[in-house]
Amino acid sequence: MIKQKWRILAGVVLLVGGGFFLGKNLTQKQGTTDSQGSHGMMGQMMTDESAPLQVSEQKEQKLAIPPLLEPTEEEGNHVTYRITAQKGAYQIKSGKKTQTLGYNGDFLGPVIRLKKGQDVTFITENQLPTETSFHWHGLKLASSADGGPHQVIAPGQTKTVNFTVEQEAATLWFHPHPMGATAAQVYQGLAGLLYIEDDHSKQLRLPDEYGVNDFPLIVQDKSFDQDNQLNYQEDTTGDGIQGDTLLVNGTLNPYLETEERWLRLRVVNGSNARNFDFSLSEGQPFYQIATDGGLLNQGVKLTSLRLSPGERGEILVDTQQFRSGESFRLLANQNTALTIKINGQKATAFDSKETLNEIKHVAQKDLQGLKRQEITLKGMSHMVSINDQKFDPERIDLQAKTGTQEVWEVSNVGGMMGGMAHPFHLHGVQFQIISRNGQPPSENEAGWKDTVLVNPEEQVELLVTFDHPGLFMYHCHILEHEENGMMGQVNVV
Ligand SMILES: [Cu+2]
Repeated sequence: MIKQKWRILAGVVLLVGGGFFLGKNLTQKQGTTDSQGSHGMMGQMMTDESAPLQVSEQKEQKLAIPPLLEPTEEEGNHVTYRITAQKGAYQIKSGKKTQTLGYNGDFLGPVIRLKKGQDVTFITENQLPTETSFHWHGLKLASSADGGPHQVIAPGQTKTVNFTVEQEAATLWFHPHPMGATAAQVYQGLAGLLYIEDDHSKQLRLPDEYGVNDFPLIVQDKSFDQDNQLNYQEDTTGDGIQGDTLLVNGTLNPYLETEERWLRLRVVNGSNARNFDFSLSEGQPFYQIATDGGLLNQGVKLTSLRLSPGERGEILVDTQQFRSGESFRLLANQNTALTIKINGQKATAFDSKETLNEIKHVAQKDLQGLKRQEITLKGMSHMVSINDQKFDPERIDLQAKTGTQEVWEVSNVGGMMGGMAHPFHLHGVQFQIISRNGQPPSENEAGWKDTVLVNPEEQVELLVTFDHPGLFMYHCHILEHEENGMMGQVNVV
């Protein structure tokens, strides 16, 4: 109901004309990005156009922790995992179970933990009645293993991919990528996590006990009908589906209980189309320690963190100010995402000054002589385009050379319908943000990235290294924009 009302409201605002600024006053305030000063005012105005989230009346439930996937085979440095996309039914709300999709289970997927240097085989199987693919979001690998729209698997079929883990410790994820069905399949539950570990990250004194002081948090918004079912086709819009109900790891109104002083939360925006501003209920600061592709050089103190669809951020939260029996909340757009209950406290240490990584700062002189590519993001709804074109799987848009670096100038030019922020994702690489509108990125974006939110009227420069050959996708990670053609392909030879 709320959603319908919002749609009518949004329609009226559009009809009135020039409604994008007006609309801000009619929708819920979505938090601030004060800590990310480089996100311009325009961006904030535009990206506040979200459908409201409702407060769950359902009794709180223990946060589901995804299972760690066991390898089916392990020999020396080689591991094999089997991952199956399947239909399921999952108890999300009280009453009827929700018909869902999942990997190796009813809903969402397991966490696959890989080590740097490992030789990995994934046997992927499609037990769905429709085509799907397995895309490893953030993994650096050859395009033949990347699982993009050219690598769909027919129902009942399997596909085996092989690669060596070359990259450093990070929180990555995996999801389907078949043309025309990505958004619906992700919405119904196809999303899992891929952790990379390495010797360096293990030596750091960061919380790393899975499910004890180190938690994955897949944050998503979904809408349910009176029978507790998801109705993707009815609820989606040209600018993507925005559900009215927050879920974390598939749990509605979740809580976790802890005895730990420091909690490491690996936050994944797994929604189709909604930006989330994360904060803590007492306004207390937290430290961001990692971006999409690995640890930052040092923890960055924040009170709010914006993640757009596809982005990840690892944060450390200090519980020291709370006594046993007290609780506080992780908020997403000012709504409760997770209640954290304190149950005693261990005196673990985190030194916010500790050097976590050694990512080289990009200086202008490093860019001399590098090839530049202009990428223009434009439009909204069905009018979206990249470089004024819609995706054509038969057309190669850009060429790059293996082993070279390029500067990608990604501009969001809005277009005649006005503008909205687009999360730009490039497959098979981790890049660095050189600048936003000519200014260096904020400290918490000065790490490895594979997805970057580009606000209206903003130009973001990216330093990209192409290590692997093949045809790679780049696209808007508002999944419905991707489906509407906001995608291109670069051929790395
Ligand atoms: Cu977009």
